[in-house]
Amino acid sequence: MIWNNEFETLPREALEALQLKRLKNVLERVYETVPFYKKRFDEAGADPYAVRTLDDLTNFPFTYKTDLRDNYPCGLFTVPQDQVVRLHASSGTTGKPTVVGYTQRDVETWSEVMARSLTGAGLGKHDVLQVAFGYGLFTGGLGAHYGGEKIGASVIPASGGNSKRQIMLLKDLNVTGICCTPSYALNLMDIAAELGEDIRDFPIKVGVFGAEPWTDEMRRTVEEGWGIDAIDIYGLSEIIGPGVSCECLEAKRGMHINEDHFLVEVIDPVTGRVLPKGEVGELVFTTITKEAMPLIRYRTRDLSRLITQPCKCGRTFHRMEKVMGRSDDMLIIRGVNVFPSQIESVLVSRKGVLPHYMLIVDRIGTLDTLEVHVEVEGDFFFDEVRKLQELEKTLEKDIKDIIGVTAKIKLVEPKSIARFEGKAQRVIDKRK
Ligand code: DLL
Repeated sequence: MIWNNEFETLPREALEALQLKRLKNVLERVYETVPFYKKRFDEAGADPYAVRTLDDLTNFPFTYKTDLRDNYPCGLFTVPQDQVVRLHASSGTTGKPTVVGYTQRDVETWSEVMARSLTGAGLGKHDVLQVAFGYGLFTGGLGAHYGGEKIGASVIPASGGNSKRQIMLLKDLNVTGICCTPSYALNLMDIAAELGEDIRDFPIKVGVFGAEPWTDEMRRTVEEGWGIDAIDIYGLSEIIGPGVSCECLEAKRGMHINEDHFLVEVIDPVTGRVLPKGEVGELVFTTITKEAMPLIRYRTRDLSRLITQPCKCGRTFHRMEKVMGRSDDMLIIRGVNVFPSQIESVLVSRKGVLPHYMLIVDRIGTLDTLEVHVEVEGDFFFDEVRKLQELEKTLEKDIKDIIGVTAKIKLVEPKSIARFEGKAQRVIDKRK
């Protein structure tokens, strides 16, 4: 299903003409109103008035998360405060958070892209949508909420946590769609079982999950466990929040980027060079309609690749493959680059292994070590020791063969690894 046929199915030529018009407008606007951009553009010799094609964007400098911090809290805003109707902030791991602002029109744009995402996931006005993303400074809750209301669904602002109540709401209010992180979806599955409920019997038909990396193997686990379709949604607060891109129910393969609002480039994270379409690299976004805080060539650190082939759903927007992870989350273990999502793929494909794991990285002397703690099904854990040891060896071999890194596997009993209500934390790096 398509929410906005006027834009989501625009022929590429018309879309690109629209993008160019909007791009010129935003480049001129930030140059005239934000001293940071004026200085950066001038230093790079990038003239916003000389832009003729979309490719000219590559002449402009990147914007980094540190630029938001350096201009904390609102130094990158293009409008006076009386036009800002909402502020969100993302918690930085250290120091000050990054603050983002929205005008009334930005909130409208955000609701629009979320309405498109939820419609693409098969939801509509007859649905009951439980929003179990956190409400607050995090953009997940309110983003899904506004989108849900826009499509006319009955929205339940459950927020994250209070899991037993979530299960009760799901059942008693005949919820047909849920939004939360994929790790919270796993968590809720277990809680339902503990309460003696078979979540597969609930009327729910679709989950729209995001805010953290998750693999197709994890998708299968969630889909089977809940008896639903699991859709991936992507976004970041700096660009707008959730709704930058989302999968469609028809293909469930790659997230359609709302390209009438966000331009995407994929670059080599080391050289900054724009990569040919289809190669894996860092996603860089330029917002072309945002009013309060547009961002030009924003370096997300998220690694993915673009899919430019037409999609069977009829949308003309290009898609981005599931995010492998953030370049900052990449572990370098004895010289080998490893993403937690690669380990997840290997673990979750083996029978008896549960999708709850933790990676513990350490350095002993000069050697990096990787230990993977992963839960196995109860029957399995309490079965023969020999079978457990065999599975440990099998997983160690899989990881070595597929990823090329040596890991020590430790199988642990169910429910011994931390559960999450928001974004999962799956790595403890003791080297830091
Ligand atoms: O996580 C916004 C969001 C809310 C997206 C709900 C989807 C659903 P931030 O807290 O600013 O915003 O974190 C943004 O989360 O740069 C990615 O690294 C990661 N991320 C978000 N969605 C996905 C996804 C929200 N579907 C950061 N797959 C991004 C993988 C994701 N990573």
